[in-house]
Amino acid sequence: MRIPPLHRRALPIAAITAVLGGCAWDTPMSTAVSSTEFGRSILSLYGLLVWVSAAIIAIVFIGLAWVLLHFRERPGGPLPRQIRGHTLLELSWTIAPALVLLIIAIPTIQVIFRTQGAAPRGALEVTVRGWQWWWEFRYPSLGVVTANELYLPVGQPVVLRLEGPDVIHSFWIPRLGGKRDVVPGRINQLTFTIDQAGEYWGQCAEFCGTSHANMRMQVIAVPRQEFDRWAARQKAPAPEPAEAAADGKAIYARSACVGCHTIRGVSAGAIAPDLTHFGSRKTLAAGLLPNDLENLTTWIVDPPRVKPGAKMPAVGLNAAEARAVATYLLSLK
Ligand code: HEC
Ligand SMILES: [Cu+2]
Repeated sequence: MRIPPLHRRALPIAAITAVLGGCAWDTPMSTAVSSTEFGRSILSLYGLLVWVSAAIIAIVFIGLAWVLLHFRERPGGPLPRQIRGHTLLELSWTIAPALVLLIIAIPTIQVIFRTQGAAPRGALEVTVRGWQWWWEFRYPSLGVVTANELYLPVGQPVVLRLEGPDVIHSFWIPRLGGKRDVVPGRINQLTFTIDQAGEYWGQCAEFCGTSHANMRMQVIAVPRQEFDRWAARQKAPAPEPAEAAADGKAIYARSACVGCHTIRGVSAGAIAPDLTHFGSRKTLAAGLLPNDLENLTTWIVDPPRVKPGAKMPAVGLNAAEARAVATYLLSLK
């Protein structure tokens, strides 16, 4: 066999290295590591499926290799014995797959029931609404509304009620468990308890239009007391702006912004992210950009240029006005 010259082998090797270089176990959106019992029960089922399939593949390939070698044609050999039907073989290859399906079905059904059960008493309820292309989080028991960053307490069961005002989305935080569709006109439910503080990235997992890929979110899981402090701050009315931000508030209040956005005590729009405590968010436009003055000013001047298809139009503010509004919004901690 002629071995190809190095440069011809280098290309596939480089390609494989590049692809495998992206593989890691413990990444921000890993599906192989879970911080909830809910996620781990799905993972254990997945593990079972992988091992059962691996065993079947091994048996089939070993059998195939044996048949190929053992019954291959040999020069001058006689015509092989001709066989019609084999009751035992046929029975066994009917019963064996049925057994395999049974082995897979029993734990699958158990996990389905376990992960679809009613929410435990004392669960924190959050209504999750998927919008093109951002996430709204409402805490009915706290009177708090936020967007794109979902604060949850560690160690307390939470029940997410998923609903959507526009098209079908899918709520997916890989490290917290399976994805679930967000379907207009019906309420789906997801129940889990997070057992480790941390930030968990998620992403809409059902193609929903132009900026589907820019529909990210983050769960920020914090200890109980920190969650209570966060909730108390969010419940408070929007702070009154200091000197520099007061102009921005005036511009906001007389612009089209008020028709879409809520800032409690200032405006009451209901089709866009609640901005009452927008300054406390780390990211802007569903995880697209860090939330700072530069990015926010650019966003307010022309949102669809920052995020293709964004449902917030450019409302005609110049850069200075946008900067003033951005200063005001960032003061809303
Ligand atoms: C026609 C309705 C509409 C108007 C008018 C509007 N917005 Fe928006 N705004 C939206 C929508 C929808 C989003 C979500 C965009 C996305 O992330 O895809 C948004 C997002 C934002 C965000 C980011 C929120 C977040 O949590 O990431 C800010 C800040 C914002 N708008 C400020 C303003 C300001 C300031 C004005 C007025 C100058 C304004 N908006 C006018 C609909 C509107
Ligand atoms: Cu979506």
